[in-house]
Amino acid sequence: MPSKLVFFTVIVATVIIASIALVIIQPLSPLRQTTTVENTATLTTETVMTTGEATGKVVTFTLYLSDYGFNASSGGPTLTVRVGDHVRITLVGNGSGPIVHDFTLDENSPSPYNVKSRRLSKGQIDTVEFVANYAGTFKYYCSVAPPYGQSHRERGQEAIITILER
Ligand SMILES: [Cu+2]
Repeated sequence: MPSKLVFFTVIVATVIIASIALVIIQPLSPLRQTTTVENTATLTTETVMTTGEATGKVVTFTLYLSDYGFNASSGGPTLTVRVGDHVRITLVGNGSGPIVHDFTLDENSPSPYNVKSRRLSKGQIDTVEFVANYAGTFKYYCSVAPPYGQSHRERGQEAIITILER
């Protein structure tokens, strides 16, 4: 009989210990989730640090100002940067004969920017630099327009610059 009592006591004790263990472990799960959240926060901090490094990053492009496109006979490449980037665009005149071209990103794009290069004939080089302070998708274009006929933009000398949010 005493051995049965001991056995019963052991069973009851095991159940009690298991219950206590469950009560203790159960709150541990949210604790582990909290740890995960902390990890996420750490990752976010790293992202912010990366952002901090990227802000002020110089992003360079080279565009050939051709008749009547950028690096092309029409249109041009889509330039993609991020808010805060320093954008540096080297422009190389590549027009035929006396035809000059420029790079313009201004209120007529339309855009909040006011960036304009010199008008370049073949072989001339200019560089425009600006900080991409405003996010959005805008058109850059050539502002040259002869007194008669279509403007260069109307001939297709425009393309897209996308400034992505951080
Ligand atoms: Cu042009």
